[in-house]
Amino acid sequence: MNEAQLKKLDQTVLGWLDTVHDTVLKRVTQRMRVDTKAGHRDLVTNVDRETEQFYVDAIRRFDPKAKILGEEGFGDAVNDMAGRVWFVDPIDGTMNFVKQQAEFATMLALYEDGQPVMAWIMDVVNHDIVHGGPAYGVYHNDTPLATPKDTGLADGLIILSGARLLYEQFGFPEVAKAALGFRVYGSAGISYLHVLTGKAVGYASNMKPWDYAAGTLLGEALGFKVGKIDDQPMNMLISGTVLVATQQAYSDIMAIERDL
Ligand code: 2AM
Ligand code: CA
Ligand code: CA
Ligand code: CA
Repeated sequence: MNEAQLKKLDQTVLGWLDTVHDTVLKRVTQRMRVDTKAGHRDLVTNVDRETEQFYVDAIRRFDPKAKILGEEGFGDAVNDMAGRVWFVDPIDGTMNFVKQQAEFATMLALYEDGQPVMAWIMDVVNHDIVHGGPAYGVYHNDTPLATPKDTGLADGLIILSGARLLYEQFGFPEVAKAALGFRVYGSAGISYLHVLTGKAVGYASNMKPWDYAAGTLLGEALGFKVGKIDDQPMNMLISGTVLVATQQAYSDIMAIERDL
């Protein structure tokens, strides 16, 4: 895609995010339907479903040939990365959405033949958006973001999955102890926003493709290191424990992993 096409794509999706911001904030004041999926902590609401349906309709109009991988299943069964593939996480941090009506995000990412094109992460309540891609640059709202200072783990905040930390998996307690401080936000999107805007040196969690697609694309475009903590190759269609961090924090964390 050339510069003009990327600009049009960005403007179009930012328009969708405006709609989602307005609609979702209106919906939280109304009665919500909350269902469970895999277990009693795995929530989905009518707003998750309606928002995904909105994105799927919008993507189909704008990019009819593309495949869509959405968390709530309104998209397509995507088995490979050929052609254009959109990743959609309509409400990321549904537990926060239900319990706090805050600290949740919405995320979209577009890849073409497995290559990153553009992604968007919005803190919905604050209409705070990080968006862009490798050929376009990465923006925090209207401000271009620069490659972050290469701060190490001992000098920064690390953001971790609460469950992995609590159940002492993948060396998360050791990583938390080695950091200047640690945070648990309950939303991958909100966590990525903190890393991408330089407020934390890294984020690690067990995630599904729609949880990490946008953060991986934006992180790599900005010069962060992204990988699976278990050293498995990044395959955009499978779950895994994904780490995004400054180059220094990444090697600090992987050194801890090796010593376990
Ligand atoms: P979600 O709200 O879109 O489901 C904390 O729960 C973070 O991990 C959220 O970003 C959440 O995304 C994600 N997550 C991934 N898999 C999950 C699962 N099985 N149950 C709950 N949250 C999950
Ligand atoms: Ca979910
Ligand atoms: Ca999610
Ligand atoms: Ca979700």
